[in-house]
Amino acid sequence: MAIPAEFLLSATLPEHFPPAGSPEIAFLGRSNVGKSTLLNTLTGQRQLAYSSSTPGRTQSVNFFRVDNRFVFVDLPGYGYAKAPKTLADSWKAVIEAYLRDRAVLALCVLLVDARRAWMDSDLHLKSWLEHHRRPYLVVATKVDKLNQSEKSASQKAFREHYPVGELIWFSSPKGQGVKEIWQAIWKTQSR
Ligand SMILES: Nc1nc2c(ncn2[C@@H]2O[C@H](COP(=O)(O)OP(=O)(O)OP(=O)(O)O)[C@@H](O)[C@H]2O)c(=O)[nH]1
Ligand SMILES: [Mg+2]
Repeated sequence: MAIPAEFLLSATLPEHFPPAGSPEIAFLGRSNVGKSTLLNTLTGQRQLAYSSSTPGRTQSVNFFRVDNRFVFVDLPGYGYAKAPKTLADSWKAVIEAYLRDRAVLALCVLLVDARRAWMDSDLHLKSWLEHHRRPYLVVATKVDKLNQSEKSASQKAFREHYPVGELIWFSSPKGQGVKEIWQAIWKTQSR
């Protein structure tokens, strides 16, 4: 079922962020992990956010109004080796400005590729969120690419650095995890 959603704006500088209004849900993770795809899957709108097999597709902070209740924020991926250093630094600055200062930010959804589990850049971001006391949950993506024993190994690897927090297994082609992620989003409104 599709949920009403529309693109609001795309910002490369904090000055261009929209005025703070509805609670915001931010999608974070390495380049190519599946952030834009997750946004499309959650809304049931395949073309809402631009997804691509080329890493580094989303290069600005994209705001979407969802269900007239939330704003979803698709952040540029980090850890994209081919990005020029100056560009990578400016992305980092804009992401950090958003995460540090945005008062309406209700939840960060940290996406990690289930096949690799934590990489240094993910752990760095996770510590940063904890330090800044930003509520977050972890979504393991592309689970459809794992067999059962690989999934067990992946789960163990996730739990080594994230023993008790919410961990949701997600597969876009199978629609797995969609309900759980929406539940976590709605829960932010009952706190
Ligand atoms: N098999 C499978 N492929 C997926 C899944 N989620 C995303 N993909 C694929 O992974 C690739 C990258 O997806 P995107 O959603 O564009 O990734 P992103 O995190 O937005 O990437 P950047 O914008 O570069 O940061 C695309 O080819 C998607 O089709 C999934 O759950 N399963
Ligand atoms: Mg993207």
